[in-house]
Amino acid sequence: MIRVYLGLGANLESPQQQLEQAISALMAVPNCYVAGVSSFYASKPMGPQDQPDYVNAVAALDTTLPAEALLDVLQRIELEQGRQRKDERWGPRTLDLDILLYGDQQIATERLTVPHYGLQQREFVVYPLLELAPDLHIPALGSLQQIAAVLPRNGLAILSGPRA
Ligand code: ROI
Repeated sequence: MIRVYLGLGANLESPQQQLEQAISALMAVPNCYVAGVSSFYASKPMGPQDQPDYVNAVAALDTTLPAEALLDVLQRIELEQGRQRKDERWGPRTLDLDILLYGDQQIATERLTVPHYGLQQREFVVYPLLELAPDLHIPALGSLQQIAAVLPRNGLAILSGPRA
């Protein structure tokens, strides 16, 4: 089993519901066990500001799926929830599911960069992750607590507490 952390984000069509639905979909994936979900957070858009605020969360997943097979699953869930594949880079989206960490592995293929590119600049990833795994060490980056210590919250606000 590998412990994986996923970033969830949405800013269109009832974003909070999109995240709830994505978590239900993940719970139904064979060989994947949702071990925890952070609070849901409201965050300011990174990138173009003329789009709605985001709802973001992080999920802990235990899986036997190889990283690229997991990516296939995540992309299927995104498409099932109305993600347009042509979605502009940095533009609004109904659902974004990112592999943030895959165990302690560093992965660099055409399809996948793990740890997720830009993780340490994204308050909407770092703070929810800190909630689930305060003692986490990020490959090539160092301790999550040290990353958080120099990362402004940029208005990041808890929408609802950790799920039961
Ligand atoms: N901004 C925020 N706050 N949250 C996201 O999940 C998010 N996702 C994106 C871009 C467009 C970079 N901005 C974001 O893909």
